[in-house]
Amino acid sequence: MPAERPTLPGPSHLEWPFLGDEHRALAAEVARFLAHAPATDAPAHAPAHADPHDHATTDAACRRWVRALGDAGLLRHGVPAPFGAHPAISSRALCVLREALAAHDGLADFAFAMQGLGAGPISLGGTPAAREAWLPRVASGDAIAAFALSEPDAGSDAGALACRATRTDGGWRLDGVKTWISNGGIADFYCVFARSDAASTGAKGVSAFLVPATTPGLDASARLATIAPHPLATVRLDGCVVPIDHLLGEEGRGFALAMQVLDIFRTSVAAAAVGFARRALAEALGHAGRRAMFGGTLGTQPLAQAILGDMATDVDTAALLTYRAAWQRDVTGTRTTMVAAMAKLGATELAQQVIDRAVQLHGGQGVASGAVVERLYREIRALRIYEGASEVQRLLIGREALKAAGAEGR
Ligand code: COS
Repeated sequence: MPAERPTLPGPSHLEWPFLGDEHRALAAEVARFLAHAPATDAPAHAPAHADPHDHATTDAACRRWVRALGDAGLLRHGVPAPFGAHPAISSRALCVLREALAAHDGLADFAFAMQGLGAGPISLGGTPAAREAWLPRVASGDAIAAFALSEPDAGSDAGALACRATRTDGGWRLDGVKTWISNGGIADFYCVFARSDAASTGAKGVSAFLVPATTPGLDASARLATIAPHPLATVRLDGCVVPIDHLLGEEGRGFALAMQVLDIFRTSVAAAAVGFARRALAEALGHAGRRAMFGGTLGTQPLAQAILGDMATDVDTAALLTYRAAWQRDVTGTRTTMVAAMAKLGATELAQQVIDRAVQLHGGQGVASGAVVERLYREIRALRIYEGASEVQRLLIGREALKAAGAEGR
């Protein structure tokens, strides 16, 4: 288990006006859950010589988190009612949960978040039958979900995807390769984005499909190893046939569906970054109070105080961007592309800097294998890349700002 977390000074961000009593109650619920959470032996927590190719250990740890989160009723917040906790997915609930889970354990956050993202196309575009078949199982932790958009030649340029969907007598036939698929290898179903209009290019002519992992022709055995291990794979689809009603949303509108799902979950990535950063700040404050230096402690050194001041400011800046975006989606119901992109860009970039400074303040101890800040340093990195790299978020913000000014952006 990670080391005990020192308490931060000052009023909690949970008192901010973006949040209400139900969010504070949820924060208390997740704190109680984490107090009795399973110990983690995931490779991210293990010394650096632990094998990141030990997929069996990572998979088992992830499955344990999904089970525990499902049993605790927390996964219900990732899907809409009647199967989830709310009529629509609450962005603020997602953020409160992800922030707390990430501060505790990156894999716990991953296990929670990927259930919602993976099932997102069903939540937003599934037929009643698809919703009924899968969402209760996602909410209970009985089924593991995966979102399959990226391809070897279509990452940031998601509209360049080449996976094909062809109508057959019995349904849709899918052929292609998806990669960097979170939960790949352990998922029970994949929401796959494929080109259903062979003559189309770019974002047009793309559709989304629900593909159970047991579908003949689906192979998720090519696993990927990363610096902060979690279940991840390249998924091959070779003549996978799914029934006609496994289409998610409207035919040809799959790209917009993917973007709508990402509009929700990008803000929650920002919340996870806030959780990692808040934990790094807490670790740094604790260390600064203990570490003897130049006749005092590290915390009595003005240079360290200035660094801690920057870190605290960055954590609050990241949190303000995050909870503003979540509040806007929940309360105003308006499209949140721009504020979600700002939250993801701002929070992940600031969190990276906060964690880097925490490592620096820890000196040699900060890079020691198994140190909390060393783990955070590895865990934060992918958040600046997945669900839209920082550069994609900048592009979206710039475009939306131009649009708001009545100028041409594209
Ligand atoms: N909500 C609803 N509809 C949306 C939307 C949103 N947030 N964003 C885009 N759309 C619609 C557009 O309205 C457009 O529809 P029409 O053709 O009917 O006008 C269509 O989707 C295409 O949008 P756009 O022109 O913006 O597509 P681009 O190819 O220019 O998109 C970016 C470029 C970079 C923004 C996009 O490819 C992207 O987000 N890439 C990152 C992908 C990503 O996050 N991958 C991670 C996968 S999970 S780890």
